[in-house]
Amino acid sequence: MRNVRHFVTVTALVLLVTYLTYIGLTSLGLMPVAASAQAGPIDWLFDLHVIMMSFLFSLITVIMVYSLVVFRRKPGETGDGAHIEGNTKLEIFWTIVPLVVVIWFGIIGADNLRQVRAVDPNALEVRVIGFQWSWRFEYPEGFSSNTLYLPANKQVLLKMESIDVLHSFWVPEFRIKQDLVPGRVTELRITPTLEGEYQVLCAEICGTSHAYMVSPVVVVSQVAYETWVTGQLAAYEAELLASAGQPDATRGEKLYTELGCKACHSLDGAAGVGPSWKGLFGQENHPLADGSVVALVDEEYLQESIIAPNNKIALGFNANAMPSFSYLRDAQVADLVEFIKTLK
Ligand code: HEC
Ligand SMILES: [Cu+2]
Repeated sequence: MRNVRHFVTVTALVLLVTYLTYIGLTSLGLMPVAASAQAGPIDWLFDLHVIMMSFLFSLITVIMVYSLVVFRRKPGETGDGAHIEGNTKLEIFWTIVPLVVVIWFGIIGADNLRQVRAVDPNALEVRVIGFQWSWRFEYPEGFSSNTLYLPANKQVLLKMESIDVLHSFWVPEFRIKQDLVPGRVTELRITPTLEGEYQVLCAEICGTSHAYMVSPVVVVSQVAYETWVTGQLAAYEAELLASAGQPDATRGEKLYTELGCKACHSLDGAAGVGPSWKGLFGQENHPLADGSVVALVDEEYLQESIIAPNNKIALGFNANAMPSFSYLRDAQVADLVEFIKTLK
């Protein structure tokens, strides 16, 4: 009879502490607002885990503290405790139950993944380029942007590439996360549901400025999105027209920031990850790592250094330290070269 009473009390305490732990954890507000369709299943599964964790925490601590208090040695009790030889039924019980629970979690986890990766054949496709240390988004219309604009309630398929090291695309409000791996295209599908401004963070430590690898993400209505695309397209076409003529240093300076050259090349002579561009153009006997020299740093040498950086390595630097920018249009390379020429 006394055993039954202990059992009932402990069960009641375990349930109570489970409830209080769960309420305590969820009221901390650790999760940002859920802003994508994929957040639904993920938050549901996360919640289930928190309930399970609260229960296991409570199961262990309640029984431990209860035993410490209730079965404490009474004054005058000097003998050894009862010798208990184990309990086969209990062993079977606490092997089977966790096994079933873990398998069950595996099954709902797989089903969750299926929901999160559901494919919409009409998804908007955006190419994502991650580099040290920023993001660039290329739209199917041909223009690119440093802000990720997305229409609400339409699935977007992000096709992601890194031009240097591992990065990881993560917007906490969308919940899902995906690595960018050099030499590979990785995919992520997101259906934003809540209009607003968010940030994409890099969730894979990728060098000194990793913490600043942050770009804005803006979710707007379908109409506002189309207006934005029209505006971007007009600016892009105007730029294409303009660059069909003369290379332009101002556009080159803009590319210096947008393409991420800034992360490695200073303009004031300070050494960085790569050589400074100050006084580079027109330099005579420019030393290379293999001991040879470039007789004259001209436009051709600069072009080659941008498109095929490993052909000639500047003295004091290593091969493969600069990603190749061979995907740039000729006019963009010409603009960059024109900008470097101004840095006397
Ligand atoms: C991740 C760092 C990094 C980024 C980003 C980067 N570079 Fe470099 N760059 C280097 C390093 C390191 C070198 C020296 C090694 C070599 O020559 O390949 C270099 C060399 C150069 C050189 C030759 C310099 C010399 O003194 O001979 C040019 C020109 C150049 N980069 C242009 C660019 C342009 C344009 C961009 C942006 C479109 C860019 N780089 C982006 C690291 C970088
Ligand atoms: Cu990164």
